Amino acid sequence: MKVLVTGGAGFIGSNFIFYMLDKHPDYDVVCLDCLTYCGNMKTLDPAMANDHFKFVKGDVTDRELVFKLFEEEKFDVVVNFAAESHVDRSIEDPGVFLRTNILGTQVLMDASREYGVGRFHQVGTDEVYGDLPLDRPDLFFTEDMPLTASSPYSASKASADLLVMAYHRTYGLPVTISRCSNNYGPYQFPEKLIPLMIKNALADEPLPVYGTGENVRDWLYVEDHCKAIDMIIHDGKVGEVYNIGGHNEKSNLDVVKTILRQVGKPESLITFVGDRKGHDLRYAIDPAKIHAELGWLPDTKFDDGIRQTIQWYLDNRSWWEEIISGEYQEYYEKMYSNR
Ligand code: NAD
Ligand code: TDX
Repeated sequence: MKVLVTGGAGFIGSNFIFYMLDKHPDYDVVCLDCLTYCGNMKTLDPAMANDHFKFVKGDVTDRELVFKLFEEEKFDVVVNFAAESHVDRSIEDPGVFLRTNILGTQVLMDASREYGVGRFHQVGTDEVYGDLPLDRPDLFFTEDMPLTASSPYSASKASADLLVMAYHRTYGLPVTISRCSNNYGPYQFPEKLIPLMIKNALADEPLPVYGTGENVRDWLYVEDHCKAIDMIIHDGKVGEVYNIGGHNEKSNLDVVKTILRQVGKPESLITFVGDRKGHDLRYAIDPAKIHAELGWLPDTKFDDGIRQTIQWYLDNRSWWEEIISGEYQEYYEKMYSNR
């Protein structure tokens, strides 16, 4: 079996590559990634020595490059992680989100049709369901909910999902889609909540909590997500959508306080800053379908996962210290200085 993993130099894609090489040592895995600000070759170091792994630098919107790669490699399965993934950046500059997340998906599906790929799996997000109210803990996202969007990022991901379903119905492309909640774990870029707060706490810098900090996210340990995708590409039904989440709902303030407690820093570092525009209130996944059809359940509880994640950032300081030494400083200044 030969698997193409796009966006594999990023957070979830790299974890998925490690998971697949370990779980299926006889599979060949090719990573296609153009190495944007958050794609990092250092992350892929553990895979580079593996004879079953190959890295190709390239942009998923580059039709010629993508078609040539598909012609040469004859992939059985494509798992599309490649995306611009940060909501705050999409609010500042939506254009690249539409290009990569929608047009990139189109190019990959066109190539999948042309070269007879057996399964095209789209890595989606729960943000395409919009948000849930804070005072209705009985409500959860299910796969049959209508799509809506609060940010240019979620609009681009919802558009991609619609395109994937259209390619299935119109051309018979064998697709599956997964929509997961917020991931956390090793190798996440320190622009997202958890790694950003760990980094700031360790440096005794303010922890910038948007609005009141009451917004709720449903945290999924990245390895549990990888396990779910592996199950879907093998046993999931073509044309179906699967939600992935493990009932690990926490308010942002709770998450930040947990981090401070674990690294032994005071809550006085918490600083409330201006809210995100269009800020979604609550995400919460109903994972009943993937559990019933494929037997998936998450293995990692939030308390264990967050401990392991903090330990990983403590043990791998050079990985993130290198990232924050460059253009990241400008990003941080722009996003947080006048908030
Ligand atoms: P990430 O930003 O860490 O990584 C994205 C990767 O895609 C990077 O390596 C980047 O270089 C690559 N990439 C970007 N544009 C590309 C292009 N045009 N061509 C080739 N490669 C390109 O993202 P992530 O957090 O790992 O997310 C992966 C996928 O999972 C995304 O599709 C995202 O929408 C989805 N997702 C993420 C989360 C989360 O909590 N992180 C939750 C739900 C869904
Ligand atoms: O500095 C911050 N302060 C803060 O209060 C940051 C970076 C975030 N937040 C809040 C905003 C959100 O309520 O924390 C919450 C989580 O924020 P992000 O880490 O930016 O994630 P989110 O916006 O929830 O989106 C994530 O989950 C769905 C991923 O980035 C998406 O790629 C995924 O689709």
